[in-house]
Amino acid sequence: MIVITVGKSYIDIDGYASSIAYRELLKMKGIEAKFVSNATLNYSITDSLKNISYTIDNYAVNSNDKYIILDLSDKSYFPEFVDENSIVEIIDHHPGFEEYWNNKLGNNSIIELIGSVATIIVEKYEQALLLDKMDKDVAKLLMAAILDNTLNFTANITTDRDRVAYNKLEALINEYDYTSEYFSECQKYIEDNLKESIGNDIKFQEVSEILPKVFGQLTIWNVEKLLEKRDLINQIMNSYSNEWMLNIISLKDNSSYIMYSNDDIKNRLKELLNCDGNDILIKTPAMLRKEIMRKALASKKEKYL
Ligand SMILES: [Mn+2]
Repeated sequence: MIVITVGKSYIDIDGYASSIAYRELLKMKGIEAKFVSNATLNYSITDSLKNISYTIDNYAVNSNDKYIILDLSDKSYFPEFVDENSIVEIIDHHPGFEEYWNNKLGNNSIIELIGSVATIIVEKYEQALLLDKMDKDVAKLLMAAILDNTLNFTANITTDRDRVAYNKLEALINEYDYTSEYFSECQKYIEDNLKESIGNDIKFQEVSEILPKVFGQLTIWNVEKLLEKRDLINQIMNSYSNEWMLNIISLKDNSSYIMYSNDDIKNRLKELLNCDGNDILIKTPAMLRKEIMRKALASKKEKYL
């Protein structure tokens, strides 16, 4: 049996969607395949995507099985049941292990710097001339994967191949409003689990004297609803420290909405990012936390030059 699998601890929508879609493609080609994983599904796999008929298989692996690893090429995250010598293919978009797998698997190692593995799977359907046979639900899974991993095509890693693949899926299922549908459902989860969501993506780091040590980030679709929960957000952030900032990336308008604990931080951020706002700073286009950190480090150097 061919067993498709992903990282051992968490699966995101890219690994999940790609594994299901690749399994279905292999089946269409007459190759028996299973998708096996014991990992926890993260928030990017929304309830409506979990509830379609395609999901993880209940299958006990055995020593005759061959493995395909998706969205991962770092051995230290492979599930324990995978025997490295039984791996027949790897498809990934994280850098670092290209040479190792290329030496071992040749053309069956596809590690490319592209927005999502889902994009490569869409291309595989096309190469097999089976894209029109793709099920609607499978197409939706892959669309969600591309949207999530490219942050609605704003992430640096995004390529034209990701856009082309997404547009083909959109046309295939005639569904042109999926971006807002998918991200709104992700946002709903964040709103309902605000404390956990903030806690899952908070950094405690002394980067420079410009930035507070506690730096949170949330990626959402539309900031409006979240701003209604500002008191709760303040309360959650204050529970970490009295010096903090929170970068809320709103994908719909590609802007960062930055909350802060006091006016000193506000003034330093206004100067650093060249942005303004009354109760909340607004920066367009949006900046990722790592970009804000890089800017703070660079500005510190400038001052001492
Ligand atoms: Mn991925």
